[in-house]
Formats: sequence, structure tokens, C-alpha cells
Amino acid sequence: RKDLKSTLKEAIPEKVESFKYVKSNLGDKSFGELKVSTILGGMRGNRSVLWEASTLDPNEGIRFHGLTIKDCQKKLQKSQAEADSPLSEMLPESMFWFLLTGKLPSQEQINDFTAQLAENAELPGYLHTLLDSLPSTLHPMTQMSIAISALNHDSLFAKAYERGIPKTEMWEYVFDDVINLVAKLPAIAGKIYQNTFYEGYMRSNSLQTLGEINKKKDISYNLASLLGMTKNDSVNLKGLSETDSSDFVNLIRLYCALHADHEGGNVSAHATHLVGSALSDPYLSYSAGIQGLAGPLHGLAAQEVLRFIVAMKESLVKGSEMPSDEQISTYLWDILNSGRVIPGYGHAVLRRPDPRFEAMVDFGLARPSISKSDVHFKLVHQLSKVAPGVLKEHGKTQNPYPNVDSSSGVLFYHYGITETMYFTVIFGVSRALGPLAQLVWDRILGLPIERPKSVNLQTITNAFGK
Ligand code: AMX
Repeated sequence: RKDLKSTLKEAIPEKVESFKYVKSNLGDKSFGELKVSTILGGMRGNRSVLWEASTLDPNEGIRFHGLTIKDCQKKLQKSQAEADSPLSEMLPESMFWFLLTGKLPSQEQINDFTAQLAENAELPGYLHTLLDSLPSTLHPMTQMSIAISALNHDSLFAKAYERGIPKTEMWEYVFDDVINLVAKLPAIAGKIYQNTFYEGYMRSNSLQTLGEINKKKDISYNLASLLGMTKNDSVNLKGLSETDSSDFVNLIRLYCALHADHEGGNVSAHATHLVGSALSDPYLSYSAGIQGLAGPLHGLAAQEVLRFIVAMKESLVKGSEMPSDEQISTYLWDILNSGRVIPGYGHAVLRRPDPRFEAMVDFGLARPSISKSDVHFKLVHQLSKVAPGVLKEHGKTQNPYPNVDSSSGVLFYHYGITETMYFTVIFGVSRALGPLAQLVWDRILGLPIERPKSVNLQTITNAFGK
């Protein structure tokens, strides 16, 4: 008697043949308003998600309400205490305000908003207990999605919905939940770091923490503090100097502002929007976004890139001597010939080097301790000149250029966040900003539940008479 898996195995060849037939013979045909290739090809280019705050041009990159990254770096508010420092970066709080309202905030507005977030940053007791109960071997992204999902316990929107509220009032409760979630993300991320890599620092049986929430500081500072990376509010495990500690905070600010939004079709944004369309509260919705971000073709690439760069360094860098372009090229061909992808390269929409990658590289280039002395950073930079040629010759990827994940991990690594498994959690803190801002608008506009129509291969084939 055949079991389930063997029965399935038997059905595969016929279905794969049918899939190949439809893809190669009917791909160009219009099926309703779409091409058959769009249905089979991950809905590429299909304009069907309403998204207000950002748009992605294949050749130019992201614009936030019409502003480029460089415009945002000039116009969005910094921390008031460091506003005059040329090395100080825009605040993610400022980016969130801008994404949500389309208006540039004043310094005073951002000071107040930053204080409001810090005031709400502490986690409820049950979340500490829940996170403490998870094995430290559980991937940090899984821990993050569990924690965010559990905050549904306190959802004002879910409670109001249960009481019964008109559709026109929903957005106000969603807004309150969104602010609460954004405020708590640094503490969630910090606790996951401590539980996973520094067990004992923040377990409930220990009063010690690597750092604490400072109510006078912004979310990036507080995240850095909880990672043990600030001079004054942390144990400063890595022994960072004053300058490095302040640079690390600015790295988080830049990273979180840049990764906040990348229009609505990427997996984390779309998952949040889709789940929210069922009127699941913002915690459940963003928890779904985090699960998508945890995929290696999306946010997990940040971890994959760093592992790849560290392995390349071990194999190719001898002492202080950097490898030749030819050696890098051979190394890449070995990976491609074994059927693997080059992590940090390619993009579903972009057709040029990602301007977010360039902004992160500029951060490193502005600091000689990174640009002149950090071998991993130098390797990333050199790789970005060599890999596009190799990928073009390989001939598969439509975009042979570096994407955002190519450069970020190496900068965290430079300052001592060497736990590669953790990088995507910082992405998760950042990515909340855009999709959650859109979720508020989804409810303001009263968007309906998402329900595309699915079709099977037989229906497509029949439509064209085979
Ligand atoms: N290395 C090798 N091959 C690649 C490649 C890469 N970096 N990028 C794409 N290709 C291959 C694809 O695997 C595909 O091969 P197949 O036809 O045998 O399946 C072919 O090129 C065509 O792919 P595409 O249309 O150019 O890309 P896509 O839209 O299907 O996928 C992406 C986009 C990002 C998933 C893909 O480029 C990739 O896997 N890159 C490496 C992982 C990565 O860096 N992900 C992070 C993306 C940014 C983010 O979301 N955080």
C-alpha cells in the first residue's frame, strides 16, 4: 500500500509537465487583465496593492513620499542633542512621522514623539515570562514573531472590535496599537538578544541586564543600550569607545530609517497588509510580516551575506593582503556552479545597485576605522565591483547589483554584533515603520479584505483551447 508521500510523488511528473507547458507556451497570453506569466511568476509587476508612503522605481530606487534617500538624510530630523554633528543620522521616529503623515516633522514634534515612544517602551510582565520560556536555540526571528503576536493580549483595536465599533473609528484604535508596538520593538529586540546570546543577563531570575531603556533617548539609542553597546546606559560588553558607541547608535538610526519601507509588494509589507485586511490587529498583522522577513530570499539575506563574507575572508584574505579581483571572481563562480545564489545580490524590482546599499557603504566610507581597517568591509566594497560582472556573465539574474543586505551586516559586525542570526531582528524593528503606517491608512480608507481569485493550470490551459 502506498503512503501519502509516495502517492504525492507519483502525481508530480504530470503536474510539472503541465506547469512547464503553460509557462513556456501560454506565458505571454492575457488571462483576464493579467498575463499568464504574472500568475505563475510571483505576481511581478502586477499593480494591485495600494501603498501610500513609498514607491520603488527599478532604475532609481526608493522614494519616500517623493523624497530620495539623500533628500531624507537632509530633511528628516536628527536627535536634537546631536543635530549639529555631521556624523549624526536621521531618526527612524522622524521617518515614521513622515511616512504616516506625508509631512516633515519639526524638531519639537520629534522630541515629543520620541519621548512618547520611550515612555511606552517597557514590556509587560507576561511578555518577559513568555520570552524567558523560549529555548535560546529558537531562531531570534521566530522569537520576535511570537513576542509581537502575543502583544495581541493588549490590543485596544481587538477589544474595541469585540465591543463593537463603527468602521470609521477603527483607525484610531489601530493607531494606538501601532504606536505601542513601535515603542516596544527595541525592548523586544533587546531581550531576544540577551536571552539568546547572553543567557542569564535578563532571565527573570537575574536582575542584570545588558542595558536599559532611557526615557530621555530615542529608539535607536535604547536598542543599542539593550544590546550592551552604549557607554552610559549599558554594561558596554564590547568595550566600545565613546566615538564607536555613538557611531553604533547612528548606524542603527540610519539602518532603521532606510529599511522602514520599500513600497507594498515586498513579502513583509504585503504579509502585514494582507493579514491586516482581515481586521486582525496590528500585532498579529506585523507578526505575519516578521515571519516573511525571516525568509532567506528576503530579510534573512542579511545573515546569509555576513556568513558568506566571513567565509570568503577566511578563504581568500591572507594577513592584511586583500584578494585579487580574479580570486573573488573564481570564488563566486564556485558558488554559482554549485547551484547556490550570491547572497546580497539581485532584486525582484530594482535594476541598479540599491541606493540603500550605497547609503550604508557611505556610512562606512565616512569612518576611516571602517573604510581603511575593516577587512570585511573592504571585501564587501571590492565584491560590489566584481560580482556584477560575474552575475552578468552567469546570465540568470535580472539585477546583478548589490541589494540592501549586502552592506548592513558587515557594519554591525564591525562594532561587535557578531551573532549573524540576530541581524534580521534589527531589520524587523525597522520594517515595522512603513507597513504599520500603511495599516493605519488601510483602516482610515476602509480598505476591504484582500481576496484575489486563484486559478488552476487546467483552467488556464482550457482557456486557450488545449
Ligand atoms: N545569485 C545567483 N542567482 C541569482 C541571484 C543571485 N544573487 N539572484 C537571482 N538569481 C537567479 C534566480 O535564482 C533565478 O534563477 P532560476 O530561474 O533558476 O530560478 C534567476 O536568477 C532569475 O531571478 P530574478 O528574476 O533576477 O530574481 P527574483 O525576482 O526571482 O528574485 C531575489 C529576487 C532577491 C530573491 C534573488 O535575486 C535572490 O535570490 N538574491 C539572493 C538573496 C538575497 O540577496 N535576498 C535579499 C533581497 C533583498 C531583501 O528583500 N531583503
